[in-house]
Amino acid sequence: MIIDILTIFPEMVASPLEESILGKAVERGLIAVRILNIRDFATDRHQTTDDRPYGGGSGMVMKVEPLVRAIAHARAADPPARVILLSPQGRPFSQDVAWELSRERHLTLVCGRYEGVDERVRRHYVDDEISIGDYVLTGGELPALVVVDAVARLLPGVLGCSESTAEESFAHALLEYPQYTRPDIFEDHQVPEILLSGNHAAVRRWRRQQSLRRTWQRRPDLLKEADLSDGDRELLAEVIGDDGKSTP
Ligand code: 4FV
Repeated sequence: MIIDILTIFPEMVASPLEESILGKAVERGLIAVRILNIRDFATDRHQTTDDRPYGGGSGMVMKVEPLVRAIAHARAADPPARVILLSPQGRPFSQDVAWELSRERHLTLVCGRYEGVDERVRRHYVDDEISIGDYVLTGGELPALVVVDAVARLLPGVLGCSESTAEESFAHALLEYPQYTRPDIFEDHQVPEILLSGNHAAVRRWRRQQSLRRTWQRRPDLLKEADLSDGDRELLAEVIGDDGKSTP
């Protein structure tokens, strides 16, 4: 997969892509990341990429020309790019959206700054708009890195075989079960016996029950989306100590 990141702060996105799993994925050619400095596509000698908003008001707006030239440059590379603007007005990013984007072969991520980008960029030059959450950041760079991280780890070969995306949170729309590792006792905090039992079936059951309980307690909204089996309902009823009537 090719991933372009269009930004006026290239160094801000470079280092996370040199470390750890993402860094190895780049080294191994599983993802090819191009960081494009939008300033390089400004034509004036000051390489201006922002200006005052029409209609007045505080702050600055990113100019249309440098952005459109940078997007055109990104689109010039095959395979055809899906150009995504990161902004609070975008559709909510989620694990499902990460899976959706992981099926693309070329993503171009446009990072806004200041008050945002000229509306004509959003309306005429990008294919999609994504928000990582209902809060306002100083720039689109961190959202772009969030998207790159969540998508890249879904690509074949990026996660080592020991790590799987099969059992993790949101894989089945449930929160993940509690994880423990050595030592089995720390400051009187004991690892649940069941996990030391070696009884794999019992461990699987316990983990599923913990996922159900945790989701019910912390994210009942997710439980409504989850396709629960009758077995799940019994497990959940056991936890919330009722006859399963109140489980969704
Ligand atoms: C954002 C978000 C976000 C808004 C103004 C950048 C900032 C500044 N992007 N999800 N939340 N962007 O806050 O994606 O231009």
